Amino acid sequence: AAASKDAAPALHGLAAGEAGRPERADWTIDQGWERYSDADHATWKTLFERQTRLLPGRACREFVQGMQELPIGADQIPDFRRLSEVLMPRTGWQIVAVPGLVPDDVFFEHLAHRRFPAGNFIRRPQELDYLQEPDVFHDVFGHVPLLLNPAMADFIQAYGEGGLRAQRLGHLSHLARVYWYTVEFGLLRQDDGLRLYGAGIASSFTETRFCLESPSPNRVRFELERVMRTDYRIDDFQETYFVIRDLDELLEFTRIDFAPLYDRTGAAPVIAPGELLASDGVIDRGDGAYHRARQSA
Ligand code: HBI
Ligand code: FE
Repeated sequence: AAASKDAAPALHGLAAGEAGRPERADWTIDQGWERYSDADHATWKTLFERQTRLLPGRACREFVQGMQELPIGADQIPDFRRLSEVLMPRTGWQIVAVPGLVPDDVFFEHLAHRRFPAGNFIRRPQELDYLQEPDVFHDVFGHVPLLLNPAMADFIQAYGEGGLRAQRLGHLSHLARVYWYTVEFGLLRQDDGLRLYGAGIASSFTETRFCLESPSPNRVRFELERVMRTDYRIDDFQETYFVIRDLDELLEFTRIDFAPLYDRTGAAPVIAPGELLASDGVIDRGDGAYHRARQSA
């Protein structure tokens, strides 16, 4: 969820029941594909065409490939049933519709069973670049293409299982940071350069360029405990991006017992979003100009 956590569900376009009172215990709803208006499809088309032009040379090859292998096109908001038909035989995932952010434990329960909750609503035309909470463009354009990648497919399921456990251990914030700096805002290093794979970036017209081209943010080699300690921004571009070797590196994390890591990182001081450590594998030291300018503005 590349969004502020306390956002009231912005149920634009499709009334999906009273916000906050789900019809079903698992918060799923029908996508209501037939009820999308022409304006909803037009908003999707604008977002899709802008973003698709940006991604070659910036998104990792697995993302581009996944997009090509799925029924995700410009003219219409994708039908979740069609997406699930392709995903299920490949990586066992399906897409379920939800009206917006759902409680953490509901979210984790779905992921643990390879059900990806996707918002069925789409943002308003006048709010193309700032999103209060994950809409169908963020969730489907941003997240779904990599659900075809076996490593990411396993990692997100493990995140769901780990999330339920982390809640019991009282360390959800540490695990949520790992998700944030990988699934939402992660970069990886291909043989031909850095590429984005995080959904929060892949679905953002502005952050797609910022994360790779701006001199302002740090770019640092991903290290699990370091990331678990690192706070993040939910209201603006990230101040630091973490870089993994390739998506298979995510698989290594699914085999680690996080409990001892929670104890160690829980006892260590939180690292501010823009801070660098002497132990960091620094790829780019940012000049921080973007965020300094935002502070003084
Ligand atoms: N709900 N629909 C939805 N999508 C998300 O990405 C999401 C959520 N609820 C909780 C959540 N994300 C995060 O707070 C967890 O990853 C911690
Ligand atoms: Fe997301």
